[in-house]
Amino acid sequence: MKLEKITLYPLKMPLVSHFETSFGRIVERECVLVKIQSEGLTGWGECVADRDPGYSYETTGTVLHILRDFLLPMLAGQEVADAADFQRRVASVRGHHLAKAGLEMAIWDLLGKRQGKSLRQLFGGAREAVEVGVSVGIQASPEALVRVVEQYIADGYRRVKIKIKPGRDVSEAAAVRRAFPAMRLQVDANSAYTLATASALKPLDELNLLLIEQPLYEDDIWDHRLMQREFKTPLCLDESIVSPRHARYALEMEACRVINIKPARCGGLSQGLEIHEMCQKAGIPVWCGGMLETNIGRATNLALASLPGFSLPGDISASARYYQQDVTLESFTLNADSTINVPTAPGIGVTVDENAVKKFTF
Ligand code: OSB
Ligand code: MG
Repeated sequence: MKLEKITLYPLKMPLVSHFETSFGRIVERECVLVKIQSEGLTGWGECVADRDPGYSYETTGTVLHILRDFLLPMLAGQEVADAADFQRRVASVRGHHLAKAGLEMAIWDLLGKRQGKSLRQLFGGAREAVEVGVSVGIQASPEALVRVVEQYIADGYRRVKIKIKPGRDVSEAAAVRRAFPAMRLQVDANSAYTLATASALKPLDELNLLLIEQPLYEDDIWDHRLMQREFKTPLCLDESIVSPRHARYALEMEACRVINIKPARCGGLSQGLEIHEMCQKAGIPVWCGGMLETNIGRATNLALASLPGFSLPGDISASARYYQQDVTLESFTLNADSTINVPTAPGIGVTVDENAVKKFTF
């Protein structure tokens, strides 16, 4: 299909409530939407870099630079067959996976719309609804955290992840565990510890957590192996897994027992699909991470999480948990069994509200 016109929309969207992690506090979430017009159809994608290089070295600024100055000139006006063809064409650009992934997402949307198939159908996903949880930011105190978690449980979430950082870890996790003894609970450190400081996390081993996510540096798969040997609780890698190759390294090194698949971090949905397949063969459970996406990215995460290897609940919460107003006509709601329905319409399966896109473009 010929990619006739590619348009970029840098957005700034106010969150319903701020989100604090070990790398900082997000009040307004930035992202860059990609619109591709091709043979009478329109495809949409989302680049999930933020204003600051906290989670990743990529930012709104680098995404716009890499797209405008390198990726778009390679693709605009070209015939692109599918995601694999896209990946071959952009292989000469090192890194910048969040920028590439937004473009690949828009290509998947076009592929689905051309064939009249949803992304779930294109991926071969089995489930019509996927189990989800909620990711809760760092709060003012363990007591305040327990109250926020209580509210999410009242909303219907059956799995909770709490963000931790040095000094704000064991007491918070223990308080939540004491308040909710049987709840599925996990923690995420976003690379805030070293092998030496991670010994402070040892008491977490007694809290019956589902997993400990990304305690150590993002480029340090080896030290995660050394840490995993000391912990009963499964370690889960997020930031460290930037490609299917890195997933293989982590599995071969036994650096983790679970992988968080965020397709954007790995350069696109096609890369997420590859990691899912690899982990399924290896018997390693995976789950779908989130990046505070708009409903565009959320729709594609749901399609991916419908695949059988996604055996743990994803960080894919209802639309209302993120933004007062989103950029699609549809919104996602939580079912009574802590699941969200996977879109069924062709492509990404949601309709972009171009007025809302204009409103949030800066
Ligand atoms: O590490 O999983 C993370 C949000 C932004 C950046 C990194 C992370 C997160 C989340 C939010 O945990 C998950 C969501 O989108 O609900
Ligand atoms: Mg994470």
